[in-house]
Amino acid sequence: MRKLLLAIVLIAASLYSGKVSAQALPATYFQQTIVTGLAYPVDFDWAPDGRYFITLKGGNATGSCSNGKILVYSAAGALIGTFYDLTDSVNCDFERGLLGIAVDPAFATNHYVYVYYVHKYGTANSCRVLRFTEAANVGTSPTIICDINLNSVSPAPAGNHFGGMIRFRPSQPDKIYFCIGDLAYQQGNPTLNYANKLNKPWGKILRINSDGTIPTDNPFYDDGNPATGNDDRIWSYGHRNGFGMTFSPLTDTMYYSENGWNAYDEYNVIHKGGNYGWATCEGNFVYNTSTPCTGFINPVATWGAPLGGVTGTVYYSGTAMPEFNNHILVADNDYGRIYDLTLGNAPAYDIVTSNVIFADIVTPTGVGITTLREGADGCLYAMKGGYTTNGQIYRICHVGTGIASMAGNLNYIGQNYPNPSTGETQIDYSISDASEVSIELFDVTGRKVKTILSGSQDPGDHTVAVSGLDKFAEGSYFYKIEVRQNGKTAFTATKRLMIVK
Ligand SMILES: [Ca+2]
Ligand SMILES: [Ca+2]
Repeated sequence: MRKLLLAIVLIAASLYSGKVSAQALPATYFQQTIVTGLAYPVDFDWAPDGRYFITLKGGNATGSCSNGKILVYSAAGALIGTFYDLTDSVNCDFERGLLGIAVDPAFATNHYVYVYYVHKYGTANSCRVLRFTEAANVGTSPTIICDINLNSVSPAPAGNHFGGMIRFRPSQPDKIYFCIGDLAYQQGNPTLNYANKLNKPWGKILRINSDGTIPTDNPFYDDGNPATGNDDRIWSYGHRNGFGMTFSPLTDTMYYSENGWNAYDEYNVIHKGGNYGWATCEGNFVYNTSTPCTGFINPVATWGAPLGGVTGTVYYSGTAMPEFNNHILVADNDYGRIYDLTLGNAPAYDIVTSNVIFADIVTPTGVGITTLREGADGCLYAMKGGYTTNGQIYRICHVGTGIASMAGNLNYIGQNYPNPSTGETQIDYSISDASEVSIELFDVTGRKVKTILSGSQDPGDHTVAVSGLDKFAEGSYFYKIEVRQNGKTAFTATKRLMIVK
């Protein structure tokens, strides 16, 4: 299967040039690279004006943490600068580092940006939520919202299973949810592993107020002191480790992707106070057996070995790609795939009725996707991140939506629609600058059979209607765009068009 997909990518790449490339996406979607050249990125979020705030993990397992920064990029994908530099106090060993980021829902008035990271300075070690106040693209007034001491953990934890996602719940704009893994301590051993211990924050999803106080309606709230009795911050437990969290803004249902050890990755619907089974169960089975798991909340979807390492996830609620309404999209870190999960049981949408691969957008195997988000334009945004020095953010959208590009200054031509065509079709394209544009149609022998358009064009998004195709023979044709700017060819691309009778 991998070889087949690679072959498809190579064929697609040979047909394209310019800034936009199609990879192993269904033909009715396109993919643009918006941001590139990111060193060990993990997560991103947007300001309401479209600026990107991006966390860089810091480095890899053995290196220094010299990339432990938050960067800010323009909506068009241009680096503005460093929002905040945490290189002197981030621990980026293995899966630790500067991980999740969330922009406050009231950013327009308070300018707050939050990150979750593993802090190390001198002898201090902790998991932290830090809040910045954005001022002219710079993070100011760093304020510790939550600090969970790692020095008191004995034995000292391994470098992995620190979770990392931090998100706001749309229905609760003053509440922060974030996850911490089980510190990889005594995996598969429910007696010693932390995930089922209500007096430990490890292996949990935690919920705090955005000012750092603890909500009194948390399910295990007792005395307000996480160090005595229950850890009052716990929202759900029995989690191994996760990198993805999303909420339906329509139904308020919460979803969480979770990494298994060696048999099953999981997708979970998160209920207040729920126990998700680790370290007794992995997937739907008692760990390392074929015995069905009972007494816990089982996953709504699983992936078997070899595990992809599911990561970023989004509940799709936009209008640009209605085919994903009441669907969940989930990325993985090992294969670069995006899975499409159809939800059922309206109105809660808390079961999964099908789970298929929507796309495989990152090759080769070994570098994958860390974050998926839905943009304000309804397109999907996927971050190629983690252990790479050339992390990227892609925009994926449906052709034929009339939004061939955003203000990304990109040259692009979409797949014609409808395709196949009987007599008439349309083609979306966008131009970065004032250009001379031609789109011509060729038959399979390379003979030009039609000039679709030729002339000066303003920058922006365009759609051209093509008629008269019914006079051509049935079969494959190719249309080619050439964009000339300042007397030079700035962009060419060729796509196939099918004519049927
Ligand atoms: Ca307590
Ligand atoms: Ca589970």
